[in-house]
Amino acid sequence: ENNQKSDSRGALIVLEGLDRSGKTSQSCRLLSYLEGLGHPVESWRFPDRNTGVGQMISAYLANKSQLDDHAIHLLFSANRWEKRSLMESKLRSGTTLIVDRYSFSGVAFSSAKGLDFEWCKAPEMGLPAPDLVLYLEIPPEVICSIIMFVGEIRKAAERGGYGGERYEQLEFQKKVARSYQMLYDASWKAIDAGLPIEDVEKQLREMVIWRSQTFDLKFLVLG
Ligand code: DGP
Ligand code: NA
Ligand code: NA
Repeated sequence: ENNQKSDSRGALIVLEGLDRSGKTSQSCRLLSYLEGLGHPVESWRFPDRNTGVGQMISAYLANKSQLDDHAIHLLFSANRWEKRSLMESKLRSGTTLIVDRYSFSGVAFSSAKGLDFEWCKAPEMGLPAPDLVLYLEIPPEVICSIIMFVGEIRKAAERGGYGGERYEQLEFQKKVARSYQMLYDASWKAIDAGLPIEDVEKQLREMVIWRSQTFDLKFLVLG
C-alpha cells in the first residue's frame, strides 16, 4: 500500500487485565515512551468517569447505587460509544491512543457475573477495533493480596473503603480471568505482569514497536 500521508492514522492500543494488574501505571509509561519517540499519542481510560454516564458508573462501582446487571453493562458500553467519534477522529488524524480497558473488560466483567457471553458482546460491535491488546497477566490470588494490602493502607490513612470497589473480590476476579481467556485472538499479546515493573514496561515497548513495524500501523485506514 502506498497511502498518502493524509491517510496515515494512529494505532489503537488497549491494555487489559484484572483489577490492579498495573495497567494504569504501564499506560503512563508507554505514553511517555511513545511521546519520546515523537509520536502523537494520548492516554485514555474506560470507564471515563467524567461524563454523565461515567458518573453513574462510578457511583455503581462505589456501591452508592444499585443497578440491574444488564443495565450497568449497557452503561459501560454507552460510555465507550459516547467517545467513539472523538476516538475515530483522533486515530484518523494520526494520534495513537493507549486505552486503559475497553470492550474486553465489558464482556469479561459482565459475563463473570453470569450474563450470557454473546449478549455481552453485542453492544460492543461496531466500536473501533484495537490494533493491539496488551493483556497484563497475573494470578488472581496475587491481585487479591494487593487489593487487601491497598485496603489496609486506605484504612490506615482513614480514607475508608476496605476491599476497594465492587468487583475487587478473589472469586470474582478468578471468573473475570476465565472470561478474558475466551476473548483472546490474534490481536492479543499476554505479558507476565508479575515481573518487576521495568521488565513489564520493556516488554510492552517491544510489543508495540514490533506490532507497528509488522503491520504498518501508521498507514492503515479505518474501514
Ligand atoms: P478501573 O477504573 O479501570 O479501575 O475500572 C473500574 C472497575 O470497573 C474495574 O473493576 C473493572 C470494571 N469495568 C471496567 N470496564 C467495565 C465494563 O465495561 N463492564 C463491567 N461490567 N465492568 C467494567
Ligand atoms: Na479498579
Ligand atoms: Na485500572
